[in-house]
Formats: sequence, structure tokens, C-alpha cells
Amino acid sequence: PHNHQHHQSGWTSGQGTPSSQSLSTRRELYERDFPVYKQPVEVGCFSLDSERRFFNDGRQMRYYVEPDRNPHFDLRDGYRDRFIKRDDSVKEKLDHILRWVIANRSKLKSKVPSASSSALDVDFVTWRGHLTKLLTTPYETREGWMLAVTRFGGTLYISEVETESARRERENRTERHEEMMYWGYKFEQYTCADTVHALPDPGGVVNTNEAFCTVVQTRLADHRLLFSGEVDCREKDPEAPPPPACYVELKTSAEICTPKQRSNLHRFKLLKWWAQSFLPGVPRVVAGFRDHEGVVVSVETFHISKISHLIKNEYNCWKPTVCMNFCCEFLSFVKRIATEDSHRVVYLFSWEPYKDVTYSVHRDSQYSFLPQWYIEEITR
Ligand code: 0WD
Ligand code: CA
Repeated sequence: PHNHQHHQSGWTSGQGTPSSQSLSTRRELYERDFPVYKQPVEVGCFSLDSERRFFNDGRQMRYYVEPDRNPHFDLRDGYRDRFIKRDDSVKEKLDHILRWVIANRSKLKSKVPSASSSALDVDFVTWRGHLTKLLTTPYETREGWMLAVTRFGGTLYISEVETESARRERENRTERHEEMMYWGYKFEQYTCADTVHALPDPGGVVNTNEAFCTVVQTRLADHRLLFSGEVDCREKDPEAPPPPACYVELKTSAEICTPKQRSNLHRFKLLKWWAQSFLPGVPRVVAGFRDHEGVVVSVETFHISKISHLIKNEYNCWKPTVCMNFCCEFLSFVKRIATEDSHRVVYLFSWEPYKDVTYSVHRDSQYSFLPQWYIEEITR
């Protein structure tokens, strides 16, 4: 019974010409069988400390401590006096991932003897968060994106560029919004311990410079992917499965009081939660539901593998297969467009809601993002 649109591509051609210079994001074009997505394998991890220094190890890993089903966590506590906020005007681009690659390149080296020394044996290197944005694009109606792509040594590097409107929003956040951004981190502090045997310390300082990131390898159809994502914590049970299956993603969300609110959680928030955790193979999200005063009043676990069933009864709901097929087509589009292999060239892919994905090409521009130290190290 599936599906007459199987071979219809999202590539459009201007004025009937056969060249395909843009990519449609219309949902109907991507409703077909789920593409092959190999089980993600953790190939390494790294940590960023309280001063945002990189370490090629898991020192910032934290351990999940199951809270009471109905806790009373005050998420506003410490916002004024025990909060050190990362400077989000500093754009780190792919730098941390590239440092990891340099430190671990033997794990990624091409097995083809004739390949150049910079060959990595993957097609794409990026942040998990950038892939999440691609997965949710067919359903996004508010925020566009810009992704810079450079082909270097045969590998395509994808790094986000902040849009004008995202910059405006960041520079004009209300005091309320600033505080609510803290709430998510505070919830982590209530539910995470620094060691297997310790307990959470809600009296400590929240420092958003600190991060533990997993690096995973997987394949989406014929696209070999290497990406990194920040992981909140892991199960502390020594019998827990190996990473990424022991990882837990933490979220906060507004308390649910009506069926309409539950429906909206399914239709909008679960899309983002599913996409973010499905990509690296994180099996569950623990959500803290908070009231308007920032007090967590209930906690619920969402298993990623069950989310597609949860949403099936929602009217006009998102579909995982549309997300994955769109991402896959976008990566094919990138491979087809970004052909010149040079660290000096950036192909800038741009998208606004209700429009097609378009691109422009930039040589030796402000958009170049592969650092000189990386070019030198990897071509050695
Ligand atoms: O340069 C950039 N434009 C970005 C850099 C955008 C997004 C992330 N990053 C970097 C940062 O170095 C950060 O350490 O990525 C790291 C996290 O990467 P990710 O896992 O690929 O990002 P994402 O899945 O969007 O976010 C995961 C978590 C968030 O948790 P919630 O529950 O809110 O989704 O990482 C945090 C946040 O806690 N986070 C960030 N941390 C630092 N910088 C950023 C950011 N820009 N965005 C989200
Ligand atoms: Ca989180």
C-alpha cells in the first residue's frame, strides 16, 4: 500500500531546467519508508570544564539520581547568587569536536591505503544539535537556520551560523526568559550527582560552561556520520548497558493541567525531544514539569522508542519518517552541491519556514570555520 511518491524527490528546478538548486521541505515529499539508520556507536567522549577547557575524557560525566515522583524542586533557587553563565556570544563552531578528532584520529583513519592522510572515513562531521534542526525542519514554523558546509579531505563539515533573527532574540531576551533558561540547568543539579556514590548537591553553583559530550558514529542511508552531543547524565547502576544506552536526557516543561496541554506536548515538544535523543541513541528523557513559579511538581519518564506510539492518536501530528527522510535528502543535496574540496570555501545553506532550502558559495569569507590549527594538524 505504500507509496506512490516513493521516487519523487524534493529537489526543485527553476523554470523547468533540470538543475536542482533548492530543496523543498514540504512534509508530503518525505512520507515514505523509514530510511536505514544504523544503531549509533559511541566512539569517544570529551568534557568541557568550568572554564570551558577541553579534556579528551569523561571527567564531567554525571550520574542520574531518580527524584520523587512529586518533588518540590525550586528551580529559581540560586539564579542570582550561585549561577555562572557561559558567554553565548562566543561562537565555538566545531572547535571542540575538531580537537576530539585530532586526539582520536587513529580511530577514524581511512582504511583505504591510497587515501590522503586527512581522510577520515566519514562523510559528515557536525554537532548533534545541527542534525536535530534538520530533523525538525519539515514541521518548524518559527525559526529558520543557516548551516555552513566545507568539504575538506573528502569529509563534509557542517557548522551552524547564527541567523539575524536568532541574534536579535539572543540580544533582546527578557529577564523572565533569561531566568527560565536557568531552570533547565537547575533541574539537572537537583537530579545529578558528580560520582556514582554521591547525591545531588542543590546548594552548589550552576556553571553552564561545564559539559560532557558523547561522540557517536552511525549511518543514515549512504551517509556516514560522526557527531557529538551534550549528555546530561547516565544511569549509575553498574549493570546498566554501555553508552549510549545508559544515557538520560533531562528536560523541564510547563505543568500539564488540561488535555489540550497534553496534546500540545505531544505535537510540538515531543518532536524536539524525540529528534534530539533518537539521533545519538539515548533511550529516555526524564521530564520535570514545573508550575509558573518554577517549582517542579511532577516527574515523568518518556522512552524514545515509545514516543511514536504516544503521538499516533494526535490530529495532524509529526512523523519520525518524515524527519529522517528530509535529513537524508538534505545530506544528499549537500553532497551534490558542495563539491570543491577546500578549507577556504563555505557553501552556506539557508532556510526560512515555508520556503525551500537555498545556498550560496563563499570563498575566504567571514563564514570560513575550519581553524588553521586543524588544517595543519590533520594534513600532517
Ligand atoms: O556554535 C553553535 N551554534 C552551537 C554550539 C549550537 C549548539 C551547540 N553548540 C555546542 C556547545 O559547545 C555545547 O557544548 O554544542 C554543545 C551541545 O551540543 P549539542 O548536544 O549538539 O546541542 P543541543 O542538542 O542543541 O543541546 C544539548 C544541550 C542543551 O540541553 P537541552 O536540554 O536544552 O536541549 O546542550 C546545551 C543545552 O543544555 N546547549 C548548549 N550549550 C552550549 N552552547 C548550546 C550552546 N549553544 N545549545 C544547547
Ligand atoms: Ca537537557
